Formats: sequence, C-alpha cells, structure tokens
Amino acid sequence: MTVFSKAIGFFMSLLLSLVLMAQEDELSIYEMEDEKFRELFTMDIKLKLASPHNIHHMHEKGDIMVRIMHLNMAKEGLLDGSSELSLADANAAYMVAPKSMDMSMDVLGVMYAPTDDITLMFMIDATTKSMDLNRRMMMVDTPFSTDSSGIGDFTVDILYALEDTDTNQFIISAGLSIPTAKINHRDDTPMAADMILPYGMQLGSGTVDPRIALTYIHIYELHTLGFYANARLRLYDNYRGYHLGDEFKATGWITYFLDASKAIIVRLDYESKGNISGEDDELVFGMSPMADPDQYARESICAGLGFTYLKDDWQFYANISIPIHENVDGIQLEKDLSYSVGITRTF
Ligand SMILES: [Cu+2]
Repeated sequence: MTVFSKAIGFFMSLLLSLVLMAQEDELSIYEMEDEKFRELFTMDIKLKLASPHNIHHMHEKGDIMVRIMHLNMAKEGLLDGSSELSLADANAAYMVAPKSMDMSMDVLGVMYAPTDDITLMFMIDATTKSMDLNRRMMMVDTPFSTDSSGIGDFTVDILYALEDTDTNQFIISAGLSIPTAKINHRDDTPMAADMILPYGMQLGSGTVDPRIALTYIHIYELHTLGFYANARLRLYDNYRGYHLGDEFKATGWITYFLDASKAIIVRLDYESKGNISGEDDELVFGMSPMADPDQYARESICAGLGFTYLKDDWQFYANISIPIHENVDGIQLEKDLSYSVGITRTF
C-alpha cells in the first residue's frame, strides 16, 4: 500500500499547513457573538463553503471562476464480481492480467455566469494512465507496464437555478462531452511493439455524450446537506466501432462550517458504469479481461473526507476517498485510494 501511505502523508502535511496558515485572528463560530457572527458569516460565504469542488454550483451575474484541480486515482489487486481474485487465478484464465493502475488527472475549468439564473461551465483535462500487468506464458511470468497520456474530453454544461433562496439551491444542468481525447493510444508490450491499448487505457469515449445533472443544497446554521446526481449517456458507436457504457453518479454530503473561512466535508459517492457495446477490432479478444467489452461494467460506493478554505476570491479544496463497496462484471482491477486537491479564483 505505498500509494496509500504516500497519499496519507501528503494529506496530513497539507492539512497541517493549511490549519497553520489559517491561524489568524478569526474567531471560531462557537465563540462569535451574534452580531459579529452574522457580519462575517454571510449567506454568500456559506454557499461558497457548502459544496465539494467537483459539484455544480451557481455564480452571480458577471462572475468568472477559474479552477485548477489535480486528481489521483489508484487501483490495485483484482476483483471477480465482488470477491478478490489472485493474479495467478486471473492468469490461469488469461495470458495477460492487470496488477495495478494509476491515473493522474489535471483539470482546468472555467465558469461564467451571463445572468443570475444561468452559469456556464467548461472543463478540459490532461490525464496520464499507467498500468502494471503480468503476462504468463509456458509457466513464465513477464511483468510489464503500459502508459497513455494526453488531453481528455472537453465538456460544456449549462447550469440553471430552479430554486435559489437563502437556504435552498436547486440546480439542473445539461451539457455535452466533446471527444477531444485520442482513443487509439498505443504502447509497446511483450506481445508486440506499438500495440493498441485496451478500452480502459484510452483517455476518452470517442463520442459526443449528453450529460445531465441535478444538485440540491440545503443550508443550516452551522452545516449544509447536499445531494448531486449526474448521468452521462453514450448513444452511438465511435470511429473505432464501439461505445462505452452509460455512467451514473450520485453524491450525498454534509459540510460542517468550522468558521467563516473553513469547512470540513464528509461525503458518500455512488458510481455505476455499463459494459461496452461493439468492439475495437484491433484488440485481441480473449488475451486479457481488458480486451473484453463485457468486463467493464462496475458499481462502487466510496467514502470521502474533504476540507475547504476560503480566502477572499481564492478557495482551496482537498479530498481523500476510499472504496467501501465494489461490484464488477468479470475480472477487473479493484479501486484503491483516491485524492484530489484544487484551487479556484473568482473574478
Ligand atoms: Cu464556480
């Protein structure tokens, strides 16, 4: 679990430095007198602290927000359905089996509000995926790794506030994912040089995908409840002859305000994804579970802990998340720890 200990160390030092950084003369909300409390802790500030950073939110007319976010997701070990599977067992069925995977993503996002009711959101990412695998042939194990990196799919969303009061925010959003990512990344393997990489190592869908989302936030005196759900649909085959499965995500969270500039966020994330339809003819079916379109569906629940810090027009975010339930079709890598850090600046 080196990824785990690295991430924990990283987070602890990050949190510590933030807390030290934030040690100014601000009163804790529990110490504030009523008047001072209301003066500092406006609705506007509560709203900014209320949501984790990958959740949709509205802006006031004329606002522009720029976001930079770094996300790291690790997978380690194998699952067959919902039970663990050894590499040897996977290799007994397939010549090539995955051992672990690391995905690192840098996201650049821009939000702009042409009116108070409508906010536009644009996002693009640069992603690196690297996978460690094992080939077993004639009782000989050959470990190897493959990498892919480049830009991901560009997304644009329109957010509309169905309700926007002092205590409630209800946002509906619709958008598109535009296939700016390459879906023919290749790498050298012990089987062949410059081989096409399997679906899971590609960086995008190759299709224009509609996205819809709902966000609901209710703000209380010292905390917030939030719910977010989104769906991403795949409607037709890309030029390689397949389409990825539909994706559905739901997040529920509670934000605890620590004071007028800091909050802790506890969250649960549900995620499900369907199998792939069609196939990329260049992939050798049967060589590896990753070349099988029917071994891509998965369902997971993760628990996360986040922190956000607001300073004038800047806002800092950090989140760490671990899987608590996972169920996959066929043989797939098992989720491990993921973390993200991000910063936003509003103009
Ligand atoms: Cu924003």
